[in-house]
Amino acid sequence: MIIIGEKINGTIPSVKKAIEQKDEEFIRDLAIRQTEAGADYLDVCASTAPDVEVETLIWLMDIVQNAVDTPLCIDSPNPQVIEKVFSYAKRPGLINSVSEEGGKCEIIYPIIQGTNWEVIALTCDSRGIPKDSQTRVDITKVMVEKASKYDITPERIHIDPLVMALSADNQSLLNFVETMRAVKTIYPTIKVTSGLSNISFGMPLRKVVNQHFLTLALEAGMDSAILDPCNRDLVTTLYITDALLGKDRFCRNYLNAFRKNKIGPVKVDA
Ligand code: THG
Repeated sequence: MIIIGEKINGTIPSVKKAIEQKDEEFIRDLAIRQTEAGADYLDVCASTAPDVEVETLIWLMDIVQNAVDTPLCIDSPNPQVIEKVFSYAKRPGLINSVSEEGGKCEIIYPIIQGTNWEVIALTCDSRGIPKDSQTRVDITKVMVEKASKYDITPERIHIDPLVMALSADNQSLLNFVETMRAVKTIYPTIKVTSGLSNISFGMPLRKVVNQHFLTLALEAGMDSAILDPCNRDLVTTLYITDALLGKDRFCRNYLNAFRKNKIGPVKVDA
C-alpha cells in the first residue's frame, strides 16, 4: 500500500507550535522519522491563517526537502495556494486535493498536465459530501473525465470517498467499500485513498477503530492511505494484513519488519 505520512500538519497542536516558533528541527525530525518508517509521500499542511499559508507551506516544504528525498503531498483546501507553492517542489509528488467544488480541477489540472504529479480527488461538490455511493461515483466520473482533457490518466488519480464518522453514519465503511468497488469497475487502474481517522470520530478507542478500518479497507482494495507511519500498532496491522491477503510471499516483509524492530510492541532496554 502507498503510505502518505500525515504528521506534518498544522492541525496537530505540537506542529502548530513548531510552525509558530519556526522550529525547523521539529519539522525535520518528523520528515526523517516518517521516511524511516516507510512513508512514500509526506503530507505538508500549514493550516494557518490564509495570509501566511503560502509562506508557511514553502517553509515546511524546504525543510522537508532538505532532510529527505520523499516526495511531498501538498495539502491545502485552497487551489490558489497550491498553485503558488507548486514550483518549490523539487520532485513530482501528490496534490491534496481537488474536488468538484469551486473550480479546483480547472486550476490544478493544467499545473500537473505533462508532469508525473498525481492528485487526490475528493468526491464532494458544492452540495457537500454525498451520503450515498452513487453520487460519489457520479462526481468521480466528472473529475476523471475532466482530467482526461489534460492527459491526466486514471492511474494518477487517487479518489478519496471522504469516509464519514461511523458514529454519525452506521453504513460509513460499507458505503466506502461500495464506492471503491464501483469506481474500480469503471476505471480499473484508478487509485482509492482515505484518511484513517474520520471513521472513529466521536468514539472511544479511536486508534483501535482506525486499525480495524485499515484492515477492512485494504481487503476491499484501498490503494493508499493518509496515516501516521510512526504509529507502530497501525504499521503492524499493515504488515499483517498484507501477509494475510497473500501480498507478502513467505511473510518475508513481515519477518524483516519484526527483526528490524519496526513492528510489535516497542522493545525497551533492560
Ligand atoms: N483526506 C485527505 N486529506 C486529509 C484527510 C483526509 N488531510 C488531513 C487529514 N484528513 C489527514 N491528516 C491527519 C493528520 C493528523 C492526524 C489525523 C489526520 C492525527 N495524528 C495524530 C498525531 O500525529 O498526533 C496521531 C494519530 C495516530 O497515532 O494514528 O490525529 O481524510 N485527502
